[in-house]
Amino acid sequence: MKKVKNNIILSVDLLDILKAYDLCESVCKYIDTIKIGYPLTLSEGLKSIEILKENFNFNIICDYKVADIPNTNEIIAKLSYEKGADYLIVHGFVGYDSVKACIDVANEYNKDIFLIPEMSNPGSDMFLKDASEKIARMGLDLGVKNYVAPSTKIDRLFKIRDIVGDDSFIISPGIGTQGGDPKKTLEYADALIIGRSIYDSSNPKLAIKEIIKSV
Ligand code: O7M
Repeated sequence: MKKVKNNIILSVDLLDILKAYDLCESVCKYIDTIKIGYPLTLSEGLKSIEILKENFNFNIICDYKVADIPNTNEIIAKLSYEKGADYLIVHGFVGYDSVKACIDVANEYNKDIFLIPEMSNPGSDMFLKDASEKIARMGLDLGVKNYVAPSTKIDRLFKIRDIVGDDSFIISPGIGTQGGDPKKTLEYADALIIGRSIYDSSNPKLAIKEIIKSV
């Protein structure tokens, strides 16, 4: 990924496409990239990708945290890119062949993936923390340029940046509601993933403007 407007990716974790549409409409002046995950897709279907892409011309990151055998990953990746995803979020802990299956499909569609080495929730320290540096190195070996790393664990974000280097693009969730600080996070990450601090606010437009001001 090259650049994200105002370094903010809106995480549209809503269940209702009309509410998602209204949210996007209220903040579309300030962002050019959104993340759609299981909440909206399972509730409203893959058509949500098409609707939000066509109406707002956003870059769409599909957050399906793909983590299956290569054949199933391939099917999920094809469906996502077919429906308009520009990027697909892929888990690294399943190993190189499963990640490569997604990269191969991305190349077919001239799209790309993001790889997750480590997560923002406290419990991810149980298993992923020990594996994350290896996962990031595997990503580099596979030619992955885009990564997801936690804003709630700045030391881990720093470590992952150190491994993947300045040429890689890191997006970072955990801002606000989960405790991550936007300004500190942007010292090591290229963009912030933000959900509830914006969409749960009584005034999402003001909330996003304040975050932009704070960084
Ligand atoms: O700002 P929030 O906490 O409301 O939302 C954060 C979003 O980022 C939400 O969609 C999570 O599923 C996602 N996320 C994390 O919170 N932590 C992670 O480690 C990884 C993700 C993520 O987006 O992975 C791609």
